[in-house]
This record gives sequence, structure tokens and C-alpha cells, in this order.
Amino acid sequence: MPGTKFIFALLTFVTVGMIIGALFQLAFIRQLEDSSGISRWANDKDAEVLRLGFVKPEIISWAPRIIVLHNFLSSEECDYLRAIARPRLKISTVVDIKTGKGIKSDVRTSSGMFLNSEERKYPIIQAIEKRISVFSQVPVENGELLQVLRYEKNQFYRPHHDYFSDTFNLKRGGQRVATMLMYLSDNVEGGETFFPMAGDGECSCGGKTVKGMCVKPVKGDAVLFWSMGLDGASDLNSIHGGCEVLQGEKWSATKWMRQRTSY
Ligand code: PD2
Ligand code: ZN
Repeated sequence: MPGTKFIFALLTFVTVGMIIGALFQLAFIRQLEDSSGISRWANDKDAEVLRLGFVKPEIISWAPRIIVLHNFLSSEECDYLRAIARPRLKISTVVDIKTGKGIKSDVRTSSGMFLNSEERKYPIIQAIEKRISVFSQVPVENGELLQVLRYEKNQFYRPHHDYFSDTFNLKRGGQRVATMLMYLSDNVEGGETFFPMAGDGECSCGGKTVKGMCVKPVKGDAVLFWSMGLDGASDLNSIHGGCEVLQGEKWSATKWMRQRTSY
């Protein structure tokens, strides 16, 4: 019957068309997955060290230049840095502009310690240093030794610049270009990092409303900011401070990046 033949041909045509359509859709989804990078870096050691696919940059200000890097450190890396630092903490000091030496000051009331050059060779520290270098685009050798800080209740770091105002410290490594400040603990009330010259809004700093931008200390997050503008001059607007801790303990780690090799 000619009618049956026609219906059969039509059904075959529609079925083959649907199969081809489905294959095209599958290929399209595959391409989307590839371009999103979900599986591309699996089992790639470098990608693991850099935490590619985990770190999320958020530019919060261009002038001064401040980028929050969410999920920059793993929870294990945070715990490791706290554990290595805890038994070696000492009252923090600031740089004396006359002598270039560290002196005690009520500008900063935290405790802290520096990792030593031997510890720089540990794989976990090497991974963190490489990540800092890649995200800041400053060579590893230009980085100072990692500093770990602990702020207890009511402790703070008053607004300051990270660039040097003395000439002693400039000799080896030159000026500080950028700072990577990493947060190592959670459940802190207050303890924000405060940039008074950034943005034109208000934020909460140690429970007080202030003008500027405040970054909350979230375990694993980091804030990368530049002490030097794109013109190569020290950026006055990079002034920043550590707000008072109201509840809990705030742990952070600081890595200062210099113009030249610093060791
Ligand atoms: O630990 C901090 O929150 C902090 C704030 C401002 C650290 C520094 N500056 C620093 O180490 O320079
Ligand atoms: Zn600072």
C-alpha cells in the first residue's frame, strides 16, 4: 500500500533525524564541559599545586589594587601553618624608620613568627610559595620569608603601609611591591583587613562603621594588594590595617613580594 510506505519512510526520516540531533547535542555538551575546564586538569601536578579550579579571584578595587582570592589555601595548608607557628610565636614588632630594625609598638598587638629558609624547602611551603608567585606574577625569589600572625581578642594592627620608609631594608631586594595576606582561621568576629582609601562606601571594622573597604577573614581566603602603583611609585592609597578582633582568634600569614630577589 502506497500510504503505509509513505508513513514508514516518514517515521524512518524522523527517527534518523532525532538520532543525528541527539548526537549533535552530545557533542555540544562535551565541548562545553571541555571549555569549562572541569576535567581538563585532572591528575595534573602543577594544577594541583596552583589549586586551579578551586581559587576564585575577585577584584575589589583597582586603585589601590586589591584582589580577594577565595579558597586560595586548602584547609590542611591553613592548619599546617598554624601548627608550625604556634610554639614559636613572639610579640610582633614594626620597622623602626631610623634603624630599619624591628621594635615593639602599640601600632600592632599581635604575636607572630617567620618561617625559616630551611622550611622553604618543604613541599607544602613550596606549593604555597609557587601559588603566591603565580597569582601575584612576582618571582618566588622576590618573596620574603612567610610570616604567621595570631591576633587574640582585642588585638589589632593599626593602618600602615607595607612599603618601606627607611633605606636599610631597601638594600636587599628593593621595595615591597605586593602583599599576599592569607587567612588561616574561621569563626572570627571582627579582625577584618581594612583599606580606608579603597572604594567610596562604608564597612564594618572591628564592630565600628568606617569609610573604605573591609575584607572578612575567611579561612583559606587571601587578599592580594599592591604597595606600588602601575607607575612604579609607592601607592599612598595602599594604606591598610587589621581591625580589632572581637571574638575568637584570628590567624593570618603574610608574604611580602619585593622588586628583586630577597635572598
Ligand atoms: O594580619 C593582618 O590582618 C594584617 C593586616 C595588615 C597584616 C598586615 N597588615 C601585615 O602583615 O602587613
Ligand atoms: Zn600590612
